[in-house]
Amino acid sequence: MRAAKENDGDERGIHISGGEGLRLYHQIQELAEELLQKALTHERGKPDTIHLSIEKVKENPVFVPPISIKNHEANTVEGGREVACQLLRNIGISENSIQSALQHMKKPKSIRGAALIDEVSGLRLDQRGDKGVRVSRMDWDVESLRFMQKSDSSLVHQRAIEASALANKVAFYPEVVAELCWSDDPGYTTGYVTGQGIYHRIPCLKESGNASGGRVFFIRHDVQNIEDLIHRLERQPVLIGWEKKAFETMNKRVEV
Ligand code: WAQ
Ligand code: MG
Repeated sequence: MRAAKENDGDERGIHISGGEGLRLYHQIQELAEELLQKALTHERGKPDTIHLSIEKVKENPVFVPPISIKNHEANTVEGGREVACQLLRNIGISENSIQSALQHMKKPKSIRGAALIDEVSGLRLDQRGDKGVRVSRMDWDVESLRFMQKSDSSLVHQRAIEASALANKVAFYPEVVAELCWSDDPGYTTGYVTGQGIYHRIPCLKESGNASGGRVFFIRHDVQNIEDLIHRLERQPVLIGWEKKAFETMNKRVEV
């Protein structure tokens, strides 16, 4: 789903909200209703256009076991951003690349997708401009999500569930070294950094009331075929969790 507001001189309009999912046939109506409600009641405003696209997926989804979640503390935007920058430095992202990502995130015009930038030079690698790369065809496997929720209270909020599904899909690709994200919704100030197998939740990444935000994927410097990576980010079906058989074995182990 994507919802936008008309804007003179820009045929794509202003991004209001978007959403994606990967469900079985009998769950499509429920998902469509969830997405429509999101589009119609979004705090960024009332959309002039809503596009809802539903497509049968022909390949089997890949199961991607979730990365772990770590909650950080911060009381000021300066403090929150410093936590994020320090995490990115520890992961090995260059100072140039971190600064370039921050510039992207601060832009007043929100884009509906992510910017892919080189982990060393900080140069933008995708050619998508104001559109960005929209990661799609991912969702939590329902039973695996329930299992994770037993040990992590942050996974009860719809927003954290959606954001972590995306972050897990992105982190699955070895070409992506790290991700930085905070919302473009004015009221939501918690964001995250992922890298080295951890989803780091960080509060206070922007002032409340600020409508800029976005996503940056830091890409390995030696990646040759960026279009192939973009294709997988956009098109490969991914379920976050464990395939039923592996999941049952794991559940048994936990119950013992
Ligand atoms: N693919 C690529 N980029 C996306 C996608 C997508 N599917 N969805 C959103 N973006 C980009 C786009 O530039 C948006 O403007 C920006 O991210 C923010 O999207 O643990 O809610 O949906 O509590 O507003 C993170 C913390 C919340 C969650 C992030 O982002 C938590 C959030 P939003
Ligand atoms: Mg948003």
